[in-house]
Amino acid sequence: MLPSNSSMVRSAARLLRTWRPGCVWCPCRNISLKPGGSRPKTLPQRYLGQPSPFTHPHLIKHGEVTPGLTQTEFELRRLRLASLIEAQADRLGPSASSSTHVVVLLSHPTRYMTNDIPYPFHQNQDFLYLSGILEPDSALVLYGTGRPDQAILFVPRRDPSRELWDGPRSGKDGAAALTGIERVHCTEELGLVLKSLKGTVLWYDSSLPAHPRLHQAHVGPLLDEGPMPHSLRPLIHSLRAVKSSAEVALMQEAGRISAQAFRRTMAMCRGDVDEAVIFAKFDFENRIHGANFLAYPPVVAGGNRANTLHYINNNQIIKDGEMVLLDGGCEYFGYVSDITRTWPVNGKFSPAQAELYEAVLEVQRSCLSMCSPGVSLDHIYSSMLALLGRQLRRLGVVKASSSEADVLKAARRYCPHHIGHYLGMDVHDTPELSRSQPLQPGMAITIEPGLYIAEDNDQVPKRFRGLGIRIEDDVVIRDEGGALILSSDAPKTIADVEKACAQR
Ligand SMILES: [Mn+2]
Repeated sequence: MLPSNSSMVRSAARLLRTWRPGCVWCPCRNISLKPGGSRPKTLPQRYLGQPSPFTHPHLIKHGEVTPGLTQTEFELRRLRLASLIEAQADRLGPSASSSTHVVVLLSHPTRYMTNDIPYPFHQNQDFLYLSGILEPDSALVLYGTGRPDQAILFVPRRDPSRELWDGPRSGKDGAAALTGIERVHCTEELGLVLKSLKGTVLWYDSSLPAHPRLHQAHVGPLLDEGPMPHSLRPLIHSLRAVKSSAEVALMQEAGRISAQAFRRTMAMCRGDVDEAVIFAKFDFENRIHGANFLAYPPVVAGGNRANTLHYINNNQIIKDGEMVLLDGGCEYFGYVSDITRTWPVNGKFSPAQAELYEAVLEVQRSCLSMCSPGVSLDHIYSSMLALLGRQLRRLGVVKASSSEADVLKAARRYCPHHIGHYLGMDVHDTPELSRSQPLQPGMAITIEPGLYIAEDNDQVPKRFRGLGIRIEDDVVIRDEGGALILSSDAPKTIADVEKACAQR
């Protein structure tokens, strides 16, 4: 689809004539993909479409694209993806390794709450992971013969009439200087550049495109002509699953901020308390200590509502004597935490609450001790079921005479969710990755066993009815020294929780 405006058509036609893969029509002259290679111009001394070392020196250092992540790190990610594709190309047949491979990634669009009112913008994480660009309506293309290791970035054209309303845009020069990607075009040129790369092997996620409008206008025509593109998401997710030390540092900060928020939220609790107040306090404590925002709508569930796993109404009064289950986490420059604690709002566990809590805690500790390379999430999950079953039998929730199969069935009933999930840029990170895969050093996961006993369940001892408990920590797998627990500052033992509640 050609741009409608005639001067745009002219410039696009010129672009088509002059631009070829591997040719250096536009800003790039000598492409160096080696870290430390030649870098484009210095940062424009103005506001960009995202924090820059010039405008936000308190957030981001020179050489970084987003806080904590350098140009070199983003470049290495793109090179790793190129290597994965190169390895796959070998398997696609002899011609594939001599073909031009083209990778297309789209940003998210701005989404609107109503009319002209946008939701806070949230970037497509796969696109962000490879580009560092935080603006909507952008794209990244990687290409190369056998190995797509050359990058072209597409960002929205600078437009004073739009920038008056939406704020500054990075523009081509700003995006080039910030990311270190030397070839930068305006987004409207995406289709034309792609067209010029015809007859290639395409890597693109065409189902559920990240940006429906860009997909339709620029990538669609390519898809109509060529064979089915190869899916990109599993490759990017396999890269995203293993965190670098800079990513772990960001996740550590996200974990530390949210853990402190738990501590301070516990300290303000008393019976009776509105779930909305606990929500507001938790949100406040995360943001005031440096989080960008909460990573997801938190579950603030008092009493029996803890048995509704995705309860997010957060609008009831928690009575004195009841517990609250708070499942919350924050986003810190693209990386998230996801922590759950359950505590009595009056600051003192009742004997029944303590009994059930200790049972979950013991299982959680055992599962945490299993977090090491080679073990899978699925394996920890089956151990959790066995351990929970043993606890349920001990507590008299299942009969001592029950068969092993019945005990496991009860464990599944009273904990209907998995032991955890991968964690990173997303709360439920890298969903393309199977949970049966052995964990590797650098992978981050959650460990979150729970027991949920509905108040109307008359098959269990009365004292446990209406209690729902989950304890969730964030963990990074390490080669040695045991797993790194990112959420360890959040009070967890009964003694620590009661102490935190007493800090009024
Ligand atoms: Mn979780």
